[in-house]
Amino acid sequence: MTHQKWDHLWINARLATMRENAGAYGAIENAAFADKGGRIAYAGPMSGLPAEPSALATRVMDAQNQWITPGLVDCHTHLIFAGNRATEFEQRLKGVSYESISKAGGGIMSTVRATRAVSEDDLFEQARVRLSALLTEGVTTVEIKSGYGLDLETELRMLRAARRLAAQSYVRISTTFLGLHALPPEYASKRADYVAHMCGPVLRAIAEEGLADAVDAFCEGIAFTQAETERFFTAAAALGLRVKLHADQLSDTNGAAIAAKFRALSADHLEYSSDAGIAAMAKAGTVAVLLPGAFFVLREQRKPPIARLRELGVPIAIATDCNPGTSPIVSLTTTMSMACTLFGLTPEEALAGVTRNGARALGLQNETGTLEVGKAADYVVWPISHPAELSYWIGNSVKPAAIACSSSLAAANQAPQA
Ligand code: DI6
Ligand code: FE
Repeated sequence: MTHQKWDHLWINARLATMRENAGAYGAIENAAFADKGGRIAYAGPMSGLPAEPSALATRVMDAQNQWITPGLVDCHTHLIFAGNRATEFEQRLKGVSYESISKAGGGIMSTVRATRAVSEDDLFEQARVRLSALLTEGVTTVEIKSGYGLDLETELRMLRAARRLAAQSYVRISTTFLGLHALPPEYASKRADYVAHMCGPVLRAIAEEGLADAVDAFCEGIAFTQAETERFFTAAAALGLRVKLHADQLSDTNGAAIAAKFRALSADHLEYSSDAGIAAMAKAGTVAVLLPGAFFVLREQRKPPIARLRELGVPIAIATDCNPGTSPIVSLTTTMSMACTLFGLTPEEALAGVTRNGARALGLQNETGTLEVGKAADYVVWPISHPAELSYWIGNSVKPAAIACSSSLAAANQAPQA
C-alpha cells in the first residue's frame, strides 16, 4: 500500500470529536488522530490505523491517554476597544442601572469616546493582549465585532485591527460589523440619518474592503428598534453579508424572530425571547448564542429559555461576549463553567457550545468545530481525565498540553516542515 505520510500522528489518545449524534462527546477511546497539510487526516480508533504508526507519519506523538478536542471557538466577542469601565462597575454595584448609565451618556458611548481617541496600532496592541489570554486556553477561532467607533474612520480602524490580528496570530478570526450598537451624540436628533449612513456608505466601504464576514445590531430598548435593525439587515443581505443579532437581552424586542426572518447565523443573549421567537429560530436554523458573562456581570435574574431551545433542537453556542461594559472576561472555559452553573447546561452542551455550535454560529461548520476527516486541523490536547473537566475548573486553570490551529499563519509557518 502506498501512503502519503501524514504530518503528525497522535497515538494512545482519547478523542472528544464532538460530532453530532455520535454518543456522549462523540468520544472515541484508544484513539489516534492525524493531520496533513493543515487538514484532519484521521480521527478514529487505534485499531483502524492502516499500518504501524512510524510508517504513517513524519512525526508520531504519544498522547498518553490525554483527551483531544476540537479547537475552541469564541463566537461572540468585542475584543477590540480602548480603556475600561471599572468605574461604571462601581456605580452599578451602588445600585445605578446599566440602562440609566447608558442614558446619561456612559455605557457603550464611554467606550466609543475612548476607542475613537486611539490609533489602529493601539487598538491592535490592546486587543492582542486579550486575544493571547483566550488562545492560551485552547481557543483557535474568535469572532470580533466592531461597534465602538460608530463612524466610518473608527469602524474601519477596528476591523482592520481585527484583520491584522488574524494575520499575525495562530488563530482563525471572523469579523463582524456591528454598525447599530449605539446612537452617537452627533446624531442625537437625527436617528434616521445615522441608520441611513450605516446602511449605506459605511456598510459599502466595509464590504468593498472585505473587512466584515457578517453584520450585527443591538436590537434593544436602549439601542435600536426592530424597524432599524431590519433596514440594516436588508442592506447587508443585498451585499451578500450574513447577519447576527444581539437579541432580547434586556427586554423582548422580538429579536429572535427578526433574526430568524433574515436567516441569521445566530441570535445572541435571548434572555427575554418569546416561545414564538425561539420556534422561528428553530425553523430558520439560527444558532442560539448564550452569553453567561453578561448575565453574571449585570446580575440578571431571567435566564434564556434553555428548555425550549432543547425541546426544539436549536443549536446552543456559548461565548465570552468579551466587552468592557457587561462582560470583561477573557476566559472561554470559565464561561463554560458559568453556562453550566448559571444556565443549567450540561458540560457536554457547554463543550458543544464552544466547538460544533460555536463554529456554526459563524458559518464555519464545514471548516472547524469537530474532529472529522477533511476539516481544518484545529485541535487541543488536554491533560484531563474527562471532558467535563473543561467546564468544571474555573479561571483558566486547565492548560492545554498542545494546541494546533491551521489558520493561514499557522499553515504558512508549518509549510517548511511538511
Ligand atoms: N453586548 C453588547 O454589545 C452590549 N451588551 C452585550 O452583551 C453592550 C456592551 C457594552 O456595554 O459595551
Ligand atoms: Fe455583545
